[in-house]
Order: sequence, then structure tokens, then C-alpha cells
Amino acid sequence: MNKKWWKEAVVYQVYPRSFKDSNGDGVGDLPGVIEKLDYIKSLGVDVIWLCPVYDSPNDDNGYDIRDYYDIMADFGTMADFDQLLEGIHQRGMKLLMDLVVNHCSDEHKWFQESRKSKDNPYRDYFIWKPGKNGGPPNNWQSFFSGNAWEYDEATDEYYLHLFTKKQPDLNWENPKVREEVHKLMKYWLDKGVDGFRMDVISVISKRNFEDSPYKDFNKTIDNVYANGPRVQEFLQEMNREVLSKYDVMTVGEGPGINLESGLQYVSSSAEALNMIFHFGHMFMDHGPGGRFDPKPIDFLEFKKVFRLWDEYLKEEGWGSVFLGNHDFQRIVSRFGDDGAYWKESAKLLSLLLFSMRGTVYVYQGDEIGMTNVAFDTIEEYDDVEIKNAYKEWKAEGKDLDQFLKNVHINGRDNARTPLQWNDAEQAGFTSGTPWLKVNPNYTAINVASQEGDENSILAFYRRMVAMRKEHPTLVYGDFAPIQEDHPSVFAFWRWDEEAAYLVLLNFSEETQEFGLDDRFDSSKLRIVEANDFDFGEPQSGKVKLKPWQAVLARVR
Ligand code: ISL
Repeated sequence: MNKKWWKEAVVYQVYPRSFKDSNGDGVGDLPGVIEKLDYIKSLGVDVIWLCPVYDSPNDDNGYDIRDYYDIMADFGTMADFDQLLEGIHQRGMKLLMDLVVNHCSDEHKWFQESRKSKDNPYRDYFIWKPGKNGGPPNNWQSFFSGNAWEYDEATDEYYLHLFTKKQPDLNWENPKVREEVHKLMKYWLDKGVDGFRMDVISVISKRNFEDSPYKDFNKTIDNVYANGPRVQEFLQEMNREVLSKYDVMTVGEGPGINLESGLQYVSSSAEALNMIFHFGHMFMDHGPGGRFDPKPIDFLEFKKVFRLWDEYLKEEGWGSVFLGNHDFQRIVSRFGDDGAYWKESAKLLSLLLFSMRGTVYVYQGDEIGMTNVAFDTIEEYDDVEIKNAYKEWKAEGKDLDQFLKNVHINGRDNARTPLQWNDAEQAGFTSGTPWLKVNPNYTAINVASQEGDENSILAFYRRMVAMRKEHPTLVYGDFAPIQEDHPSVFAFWRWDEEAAYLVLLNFSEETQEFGLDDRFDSSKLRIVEANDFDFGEPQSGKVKLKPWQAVLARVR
């Protein structure tokens, strides 16, 4: 196995808007992150992935960039950024920046120019088309509701925006656009950043502009938007021109990246990216109507996704292991039990993350078991995806109470409420009024109350990070499921020449008797980590798992 620092790294994702506010304006900021660097370091992680901090009018919380060479005023200044980067490096950590180049803001000077006239030198930086039969050029839907084309009176044409209308898609067919992207990447790499997480990189190459034949939006993503004909070529060019000149890590994000297309991004022969975020397990509870049409997670399918991706990437690529981020629900509410078994299930999910093959990503707040939130009114929400979908439901006369219920389950703001630092007012996040309300459970769930408590979720995450470093087999070793059709237990083993481990995760609130075949003599298993060490009397051929019990045992 070809060893690399980024394969062994544990990444901690910071959503700066919600992390720590230093000046009382209610918005998290860079000095806030600086203030908490020792906390991040104390987790034992190696890399911080910082969500976008570039100048932005914040239509989509920084994923709409107005100036790639400047810092968002809400977050601070370039001097703050430089200090942050230095602080990260001083502590022996690395910084992964978010690179958002499928689109920029409509307030970016490129777009301001582009919309002026058809012969403007920036016209082809974006995707403009004449309308068809008095309407938009085709039937494409935006990820954030409505048609993906916006009419612009000045030139009587439409521009493409796969996300909000304030996020026009850049035209990657234009070599000048690609040069601009390379240039801005170099600017940040020369400053010393250690890599990029590439936002929706799967959709940069547009296929053609024919109507989508699918009613199911997920199918449109997979077959119409994602993995276009030139995506690999564009990334190879980026690798040649920029990435290969630095020792950096890259992870491409992508709706629509699947078990047929993934390797073109990450195989060693592709010479494109190091890793990808696929969404096999993340879109599982999205019905045909997308996120606000939730359906239950099929546990057997959930397990299968991990196995299939491990198999797919093991020879030629490298995986990234994550269960949540700023776009999805809180992991304990989604995959665990945020009620009676909150603590046990949060630890179980942590054990799952840290015992899979691939680079591990932890989203801020998951290390203390933060949960989903359920606000009573639409006004309390901020996310543009939620707001746009609400307007659409309203215009269509659909049931708005149901909509709010769906938001409680699946809305992105679940993961964006401020980080709960302590039980003081506003959870210690801000001395002002937070931009998004604090989850009311902050008095019970917060960092301060878990510090110093050996039994806490926080302590468990710290142990997991350390454990992973002590047992490299968990990073590089082989993976195979055990009894994959078991309806409640996720069981697998990991091994190489050095060692072998067994992982047993009871995803249910019932005690499970789990039979073990001859490969695993239960009387000889040595427990390395567990959320509950009380494992019952060893019995030959089987183990008894308590509700939500999670065990990592050494086999040899
Ligand atoms: O959450 C989704 C929609 O329901 C996903 O499809 C998500 O939009 C997609 O994974 C892309 O996410 C990334 O790009 C978006 C931005 O809003 C997200 O925050 C970002 O992670 C547009 O830049």
C-alpha cells in the first residue's frame, strides 16, 4: 500500500459562520477560529477543512464568491487569515481550503461584465443561451428549486445556474476560465494552504443542453449534470498546471459521483484528485422529490454502500469516510438515536468512522454529539435551499406544515446552528444575537460539560483519533463485512500482515446475539475500544451486544 500523509490524516471541518464569534456581531469569524485552535488541536486531528471564507454576498453562505482574492468582511481580514494559517501550521496541522469554481457570485466582476453585452470579453466566462418558445432554453431544474436558467433583460438571453440565481455557472469550456481558476489556486497555495476541497467538481463539464428526460431529480443529477465528458481532462490539466507542483491534498465533492464514474477522479492513473466525497449514503433518505421528500434509510443498503465503495477504490483509489457535513442532518439524529441512546449511538458512529478504510472527516459539533433542531416557523431558518423550496411549496399550494416537518428531518440548517461551547447564553458562541438560533439543547450538550469527563462523547472522539494513529491497520488494512444481511448489526473486519480487528456495531435498541464463525474465537478477542466495555461473559461462537453497543476488538 502506497503510504501518504493525507491517507492517514484526520480532518476536522469548520463551518466558520457557526464556529465562534469573536466580536459580538452574531457571525462566527476567523479570530473566533484562531481562539479555538488549541481546542481543535486537542482533538488530535491533522487537518482543518475551512468552508469558504472568501468575499461573498452570502446568498449561499459563502458558496457564492465575489472575490477569490479577498476575505469576507463578516469573517475578518486577510491579516486574520494569515494569522490563522500560521497558527494552524505552528500547531503542526494543515489547512484545506474550499474551492468553489463551478460557479461564482453574480456580483463577481466577471459576471458583472459578462451580462453587459454579447460581445463583452467576459461573455463566455458564463453559459448564456437564447430562450426557447418564449421560455428558458431547457427544462433543467436548479438544485435549489425552480428552473436553472435566469433571464437577463440586458441581452435578452438566459444564463445557467445549477444552484441559486446568484450563483451563475462558470463556462469551463473557455480556456480563460480555467486559467483564472489555476491562477487563484496558485495564489492560495503560494500563501501556504495545504490543499482544497473542491465544491461540486462533478458538474463542471456540461454534457449538452438537451432537456432532462427524468422526473426524479436524483436521476437528472446522475445522468445529465454530473460526470460530463471533459471533467477528467479539466482536472488532469489542473493537476498538471497547479497541483503537481505542491505537496497538497485534494478531495472533490460531488453529487452524481458513482461506482462507475468515481475512478476517473481518483485513480492513480487518472492523475486528477486524491479523494472524492461520494454521496451513496447521503442521498439515501431523499425521495424522488429530493431532500424535502424524505424517506427512511434502508440499513442494509447503508452497509452495502460502504462495502461497495471500499471494493471499488481499494486497488486504484482512496476513500474518504464521513457521515455528515454542513449540507446534511446531524449524524446522531440521522443515523443514530438522539433520544434514549444519544451518547451510546454518537460513540458508535464515531467508532464506525474511525475503523473504516479511508481518510476520516469529522464535522464540527459531531464530536460532542450535537443534534438536529426543529424551529417552529420558516422565518427562523436561514438556508437558501430551505427558503426557495418553501416558496415553491407555497406557490404550488402544498401542505406547509408538512414542509416544516420535512425541514426538521432533512434541512441543512440542522448542521448549521452555532457550535455549543458552554451553557452560558447563546451557548458561548456569541455575546450578540446569533445569525441562526442556537439549538435549545445547548445547556445539556456543550463542549465545557464534556471536557474532563472521561465518559463523554468528546473524550471518546479524542480516543478514537489517537487509536487510529496507534493502529495503522485501520487506515490501510483490508475490509470485509460479516453477515452483511443482518438487519441490525453492522459488523466487519480489518486486517493486514500485522494485525486483524473485528468491529461490531449494534444499530438498534435491542440486545443482539451475534454469531461469530471460526475466524473469530470470541474468548480470545481483546477489546481495544468500545462505547461500553461490559461485553458479557465470552461465549464460544457468539457475542451479546447491548443496545447501540459498539466494539472494536483485536483478533490477532
Ligand atoms: O445538499 C444538497 C442539495 O440538496 C446537495 O446536493 C448539495 O447542494 C451538493 O452536495 C453541493 O453542495 C455544495 O455546493 C453547494 C453549496 O450550497 C453546498 O453548501 C456545498 O457543500 C453550492 O455551492
